Amino acid sequence: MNTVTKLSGFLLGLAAVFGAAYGVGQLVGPVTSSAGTGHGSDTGHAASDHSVTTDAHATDGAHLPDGLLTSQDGYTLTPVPSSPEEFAFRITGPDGSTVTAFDIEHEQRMHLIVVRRDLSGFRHVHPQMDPDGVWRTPSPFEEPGVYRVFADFHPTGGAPLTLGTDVSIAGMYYPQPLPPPAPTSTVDGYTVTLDGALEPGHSGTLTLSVTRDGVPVTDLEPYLGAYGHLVALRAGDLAYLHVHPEGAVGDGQTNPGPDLRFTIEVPTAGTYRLYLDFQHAGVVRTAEFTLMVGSTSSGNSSGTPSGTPAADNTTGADDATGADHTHGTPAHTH
Ligand SMILES: [Cu+2]
Repeated sequence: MNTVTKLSGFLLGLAAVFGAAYGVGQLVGPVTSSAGTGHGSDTGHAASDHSVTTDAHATDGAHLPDGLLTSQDGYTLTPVPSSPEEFAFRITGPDGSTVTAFDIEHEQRMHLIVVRRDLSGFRHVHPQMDPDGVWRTPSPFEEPGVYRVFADFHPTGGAPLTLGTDVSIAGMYYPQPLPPPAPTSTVDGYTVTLDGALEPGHSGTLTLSVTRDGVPVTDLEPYLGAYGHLVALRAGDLAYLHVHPEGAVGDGQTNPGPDLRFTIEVPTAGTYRLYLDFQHAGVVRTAEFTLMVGSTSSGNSSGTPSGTPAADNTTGADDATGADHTHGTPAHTH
């Protein structure tokens, strides 16, 4: 067999191999390492990424919703023994010492959100810090039961954090059923209507419209730097969702009501409880909603928000000092 034949035979074989390899490539698609997808290149943290990375992150809390951890990034929330009339706590830092330097966020260095594990008894208070770093506030616990306390703060030199811890209050505990979803919530003569569609694993926008005696309220007052402050908690584990008011007081385009728009990141399907603080006529009030997102165990996939015709909870109405105020469905119905 002469050289030319041998050479053309060899080239034919080579073409066949490359052809086969190209064919396989088309079938399989681009090759990536699972680790890469999870972190380096991820943008939206799509569920698939999470399934790859969640385990790794869940242990260090990187992608867990806020409020589930007592300790994160070296910072730890610890209640401090005090009298029953008061609640005290400290934040310790990565070096173990008590943190005393905090940046101001939403007009305060420390936001303390308190709720009973049945999602009643909501309080949003602003403790005062002693020079030694111990934070103190009049007791925010209205009834016996197990409470979740969230400390929402920004340690100077660190990243903003929301840590959570349980606090048990002795006494006869009458857990309250979560009010069913309803499109409106009333408080002290105000009616708040909630609108917007949310999807698990995505952030979405909710619009809350405030009316009084049927008339839209167009002169809401700034509270913590915005015309409304929304806290959202996941039923079951009380995950604390990130909520951002759209627009800001004095930005020339955000009106003082009646509509308040919030961007909210919903990590999963489930039942959520929303607490809207708004200030009007010198008083801070809270409207509460139950929200079902995605397909829930009861099989009704709503995705649309719904509120609760809350009983009159004007007990939650306080003067507009921006200081503490009481909220939540009145627990004394038992
Ligand atoms: Cu606050």
